[in-house]
Amino acid sequence: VEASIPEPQREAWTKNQFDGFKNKDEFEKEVVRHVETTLARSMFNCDDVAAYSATALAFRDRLIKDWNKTQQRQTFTDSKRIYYLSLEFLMGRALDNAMLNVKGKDIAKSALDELGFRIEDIIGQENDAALGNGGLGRLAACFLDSMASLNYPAWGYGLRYRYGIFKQEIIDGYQVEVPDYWLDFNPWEFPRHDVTVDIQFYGHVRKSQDANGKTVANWEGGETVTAVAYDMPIPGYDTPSTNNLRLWSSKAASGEFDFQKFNSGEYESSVADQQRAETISAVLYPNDNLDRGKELRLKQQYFWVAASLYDIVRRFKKSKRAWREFPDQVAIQLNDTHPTLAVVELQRILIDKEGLEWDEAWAIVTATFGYTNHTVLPEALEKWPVGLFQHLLPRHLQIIYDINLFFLQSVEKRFPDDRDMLSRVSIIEESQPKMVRMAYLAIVGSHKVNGVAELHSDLIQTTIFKDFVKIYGADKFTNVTNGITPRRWLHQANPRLSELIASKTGGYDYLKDLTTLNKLEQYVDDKAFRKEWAEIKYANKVRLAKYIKSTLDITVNPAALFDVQVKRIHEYKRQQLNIFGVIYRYLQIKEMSAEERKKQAPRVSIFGGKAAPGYWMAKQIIHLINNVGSVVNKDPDVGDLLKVIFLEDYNVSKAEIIIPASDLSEHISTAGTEASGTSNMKFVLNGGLIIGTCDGANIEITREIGQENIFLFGTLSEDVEDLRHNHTYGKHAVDSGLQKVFDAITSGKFGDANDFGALVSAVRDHGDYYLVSDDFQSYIDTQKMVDEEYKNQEEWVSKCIRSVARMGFFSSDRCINEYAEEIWNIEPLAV
Ligand code: 475
Repeated sequence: VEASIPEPQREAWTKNQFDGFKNKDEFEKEVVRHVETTLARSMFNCDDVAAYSATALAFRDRLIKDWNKTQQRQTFTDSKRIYYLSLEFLMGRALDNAMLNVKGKDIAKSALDELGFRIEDIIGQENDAALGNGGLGRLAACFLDSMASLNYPAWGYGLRYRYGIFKQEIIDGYQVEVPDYWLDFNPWEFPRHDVTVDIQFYGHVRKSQDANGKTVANWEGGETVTAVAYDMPIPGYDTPSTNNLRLWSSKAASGEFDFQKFNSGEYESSVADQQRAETISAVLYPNDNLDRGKELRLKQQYFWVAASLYDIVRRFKKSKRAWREFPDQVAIQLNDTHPTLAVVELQRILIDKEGLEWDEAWAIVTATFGYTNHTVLPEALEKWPVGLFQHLLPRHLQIIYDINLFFLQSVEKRFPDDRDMLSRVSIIEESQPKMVRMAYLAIVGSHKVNGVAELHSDLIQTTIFKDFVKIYGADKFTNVTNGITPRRWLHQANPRLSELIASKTGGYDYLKDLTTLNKLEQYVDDKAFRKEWAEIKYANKVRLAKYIKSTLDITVNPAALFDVQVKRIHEYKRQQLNIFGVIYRYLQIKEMSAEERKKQAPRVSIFGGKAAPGYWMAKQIIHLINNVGSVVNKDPDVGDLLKVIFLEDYNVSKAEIIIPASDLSEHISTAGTEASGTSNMKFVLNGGLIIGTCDGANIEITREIGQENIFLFGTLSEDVEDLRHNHTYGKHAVDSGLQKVFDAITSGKFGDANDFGALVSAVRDHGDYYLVSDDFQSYIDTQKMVDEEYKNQEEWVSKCIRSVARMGFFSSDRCINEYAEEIWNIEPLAV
């Protein structure tokens, strides 16, 4: 390719290449240039926002050089790429991450200092890229970091929402949602106005004969919307590899049609068309672990999937390879069922557009896709009414029917006497109305299906997907336990701890091989080391205490035990169990004598998390937490012994402050409901202990760090069903300790009792589906053990150090390597 450029031109290009900055002076020059030209400002009106913008632009320039090289190299070597399709990428802030990954933070710090700015203030100017709800979206972001850091040729594909997850305000104890208009100024994206794809909806299917007399389906008519690509560079840590995250934005197709309308005076309807088109990528659905089946959501899914596949196929066709080689060049991972239409779309492209036979096409499709399941909650499993499909995507419905027909024929052959099996595994649920079961479609269309922690992978194979294990054999199903990137979740969030670890493990190489942390174990008995360790934790707690003071005007004692539960609010995650436990503690303190109170270990109970706007029960939980806080925090009998804090608007950048400051974090879902959890890993990696149930990745964390270093309690997953069964048949008395809590709530101690009636009766009268009462006693007992153990600080710190030393397994690098080997069959590309 290079040879096609004549020598003199090539020379002109090469000698003028932008080299990025190599030292402080060059960086300063870049910043000043961006302030003065790109932003049209000067030293006289350069505020923190402008300084942030210029700094970000300087780093962006730097990233895009490496990005270009990485992409060129991937194209020249014609290497296999992995495409990660996710409706959510919860990236958080990019500047600090970019500075650390390219090892430019020290330069930036001293340059900004000279220019009159503090780097922390500058970093704090950036809006979070909050294009996700919770665990699933943040996992996608950690995966992008690991794929780039490990030099895998990888692209992420998603939607460029104009509004990410809403901002949460707490007003009078209630959650209020405020739109998140984050794009106001986003220096990290490159609009590619030349990379567009026209996407079709609605219309009808016409069959015709081609030249050879073969019947072909043509999908015609309907609405067309244009997808425009926006690229974000994803830098790897300590490597030039810079991958791409491509997000699609929707706009009205600029056809003759609009133009005519506009000219003929139909101004209003032309504007309406525009708005309808832009609506597709306007907003992220704010539900975590819940499917609401809205038509616009299905439109988002198809819009994103069709644009991404068009892009992927276009790239493949440039290589001029035969179609059967497609899976040697392309691996596509489905992040939950949200992108499952990609299976159908690729089959459609191959048979309707490229003229392949069904079987040949289907073999390519199934060799290409892998499907990751993230939840077993029935209310989260996607199903779409057949009628909606018929209307929106008529050709896709036909193809789904054919996929189902061939699938059921093969099942019937293997299990001729099992009629029940056919209706159980059918992709079409014969309900009223009929529904398309997306998880089943994803399984049938993929060569591998994985869960995200061992227990979860076992559960999907023995419960919701049991029949499919019989049909396909156990080899199609696998586990890949989740992981987190140590770059953001230790090095960036907890720089002092990272530095201390580096000083003992032989430098920052541990960030590339997290198992190196095991070297810390030899320092567990080193008093000086323990002291430094404890000082860092204390400093992190002071920082959080200041944050609490500045946002809520509540003073908390940094020497108290910080007990943290931050995650989306959901009944299955059981924040209600936590707050009931807090109330129980409060009632006990109230009953104590002054002498007894002196022996108590002081605690700060910290909550944070958003409730889906339509999830009334979750909003009641937030309300109760806030009301308990306002009673407890000003009760003079309690003083420092207990404070209850609800931190507003929990997000990625706040997690980076909260997690390093935790002594104890809560991961207390009803056993069998939390697929993995990933914040559990973050908390332990930052030197905090865990109280948790035997659920998700808690089990594997216990295996790695040792059961003496974790506070486990509660019902085991294999016993959950029996207990629930008993509840429904009446054998169910509320735990006596919990009853006291309920009495306090219903007496109006925490505000109008009616407000919390539903929370109480969910447990007392409606079957206690999440086993709050069953687990209450063992939760309280275990919290008592925590109090006791926290009094012995030397031992506590030793446990923290040992745990961190044993956390190497939970790096998302390990996780990505497993995907690469077991599912994607892809190699890193040497740099
Ligand atoms: C699990 N989100 C965590 C994490 O694997 C796990 C579902 C439907 C619609 C919208 N959002 C969703 C999820 O299912 C989700 O976030 N699942 C989470 O995935 C990563 O660690 O246990 O709850």
